[in-house]
Amino acid sequence: MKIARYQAHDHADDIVSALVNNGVVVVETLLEEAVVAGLNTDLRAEFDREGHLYQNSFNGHKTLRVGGLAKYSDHFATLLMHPIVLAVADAVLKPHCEVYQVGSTTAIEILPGEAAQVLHADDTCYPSHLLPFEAQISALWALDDFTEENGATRVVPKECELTDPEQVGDEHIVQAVMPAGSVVLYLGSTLHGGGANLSGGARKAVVNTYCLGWLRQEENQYLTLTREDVSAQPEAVRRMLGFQAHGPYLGVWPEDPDGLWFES
Ligand SMILES: O=C(O)CCC(=O)C(=O)O
Repeated sequence: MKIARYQAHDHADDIVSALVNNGVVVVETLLEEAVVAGLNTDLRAEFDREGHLYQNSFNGHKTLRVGGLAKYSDHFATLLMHPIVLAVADAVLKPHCEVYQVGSTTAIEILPGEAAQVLHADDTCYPSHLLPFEAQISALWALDDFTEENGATRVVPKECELTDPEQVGDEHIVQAVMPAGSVVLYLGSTLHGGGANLSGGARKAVVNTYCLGWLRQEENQYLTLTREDVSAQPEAVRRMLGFQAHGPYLGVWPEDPDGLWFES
């Protein structure tokens, strides 16, 4: 079993087909080295300051996490709005909503000695069994080379036809081994989890999820970001962060029914 792999120059339709058919796809080396280096620099202080606050049995006790990424790095928007990710979101989510939006924005540093994370589907934050279509996608960007030893994300491709993590054996799991700057894209229903870090170094990533615009966001952007944080973003980024209405009636703000809440 393998994860289909593509390059930046490949056609977005092929990437979308691979994702829809098998629940996961890797696109290699999409980010310039300067963007990866910039994110690693910008996020370092936050990993060290607040990374431990997210530690628990699900996230791991040797893993650092940072949320609300829009406020920590100017490079974040490059990942959030990457055309290949948006092409995938257009294909998977847009048929089921007026606009899609970010679900969560998280940086993850898996430290040496961390065990493999429990396999899970990200869309379990919704009653997704009620929906006959995908409610979200995830784009997990490698900020270090991802190897089998340092905890490359473990994924259960759809060809296994397994939805219950209890039924998954090692033979069903593939790891998203990829160079820094690459992205692994997976559906909200795809079983996956962080890998065990058996190496001597850290494995860092940024994972952004995108959900249907009529769903509540997993990470509460309205409380995570200040008005100033939001105002500092370009309009397209503000909207993707959820500062927009969904159609004419959902999420409206009386003074600004078009959702340009922080324009002035
Ligand atoms: O770090 C990873 O590779 C995956 C993390 C993940 O799936 C999660 O925390 O939901």
